[in-house]
Amino acid sequence: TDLRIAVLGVGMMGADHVARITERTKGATVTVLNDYLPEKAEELAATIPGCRAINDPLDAIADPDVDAVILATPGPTHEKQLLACLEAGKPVMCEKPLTTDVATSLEIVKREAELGRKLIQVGFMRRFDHEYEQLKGLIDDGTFGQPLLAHFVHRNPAVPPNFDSAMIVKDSLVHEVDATRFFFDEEITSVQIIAPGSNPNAPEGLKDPQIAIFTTESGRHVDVECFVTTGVAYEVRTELVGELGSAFIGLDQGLIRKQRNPVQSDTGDGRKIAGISTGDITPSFVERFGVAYDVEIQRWVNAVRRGDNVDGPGAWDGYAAAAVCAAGVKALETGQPQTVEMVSRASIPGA
Ligand code: ISE
Repeated sequence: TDLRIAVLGVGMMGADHVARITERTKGATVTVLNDYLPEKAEELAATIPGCRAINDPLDAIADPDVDAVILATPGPTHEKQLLACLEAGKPVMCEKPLTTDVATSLEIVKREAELGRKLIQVGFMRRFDHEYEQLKGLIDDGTFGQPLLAHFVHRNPAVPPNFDSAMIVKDSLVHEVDATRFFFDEEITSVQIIAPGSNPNAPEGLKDPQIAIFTTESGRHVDVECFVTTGVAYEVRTELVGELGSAFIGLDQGLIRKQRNPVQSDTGDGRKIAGISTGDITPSFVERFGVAYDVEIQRWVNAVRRGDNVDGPGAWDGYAAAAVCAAGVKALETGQPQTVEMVSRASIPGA
C-alpha cells in the first residue's frame, strides 16, 4: 500500500512536492494538506482524490491517515512541528532550515538521538543532483587525489521582498555549507564574509553580493559568491580543485541555439555575418533542481516504506549547517573570520 503523506506548507516548494508526489513518485499518496492560509490548502486538496485539508499543523501530523510528513512551512515553525513528528514516531522530510537557530537545532538532534531511531531527513536537495553525485563519486574514488579547495557560485535572479542580508547566509549560502560538508566529508571550522559594494539594483540595505570563505577541519579552503539579485536567472556552479586535477559542474548549458544576429545581418555582406549562440538558464530552483527533488523524494519514500526512514542528510547535517550559518551571520556583521561553535558528534550517542 502507498505511503500516506501530509504536506505542511503549500507555497512554492510544498506545492511543487505535492505535484511531484501525485504525478511522479511511486508508492506514495498525499492524503493531508495544511497551510497557514487554510483556503490555499483546501483548494489544492480539492484537486487530489482522497486528500483533505486540516487547519492545524499539529493535527495534520497526528492524523491517523498520515504515515509520514513533508515540512515545507516557514523555518520558524519547524521546531514545534519536528518535535510533534518525533513524538508521533512519524518520518519527516524537513525542508531547510532544520530550525532557525543553533540551540533548537541541537535540541532536535538530541531528541531524535534519544528515540534511538532516525526519523528526520533535511531537504538539502543538491546532494541528489546528478552532477553533484558524479563529482562526489570522483572525489571519493581518488580521481583528483587529495581534494584541495572548491569555488562555488550561487546566483538568484531575485528574492522575496522580506529577504535581508542575514537571510542570504541562512537561506541561500546554507546550500554551499551543506555542499562543502557533503563533498569534503568534514566539518567547517571557520567562516568569513566579505560584502563588497552592493548591486545598485538590490533593495535598499541588502548586502548583495556576498563572498564567503570557509575553512574546514583539515584546513581546506572554500569560497562562495552568493549573489541573489542578479536579475538574470538561477545559476549554481561548483569547481573543485584537487591535487591531480579539477572539475566543474553546473554549467547551465541546456539547449544551445545558434541564431542569425539581427544587427550583423543588416550589413549587406553575406560572407561576414557573426551569428549569436545562446543557451537557456533555468529561472529558479524548482526547474534547476527539479530532477534532484524527484530523486530525493522517491528515495525518501522508498526508505520510509523499507523502514529505514532516512536516505540522505539528517538532523545532524541540519544542526551543523545552522552552526556554520550562525558564525556566518556574525562574520557578516564583524567582517572578521568567525570560529564555528559546535558540539562534537561523538558527545551525542545515536546522533
Ligand atoms: C531558497 O530558499 C533556496 O533554497 C534556493 O535553493 C536558493 O537558491 C535561494 O537563494 C533560497 O532563497
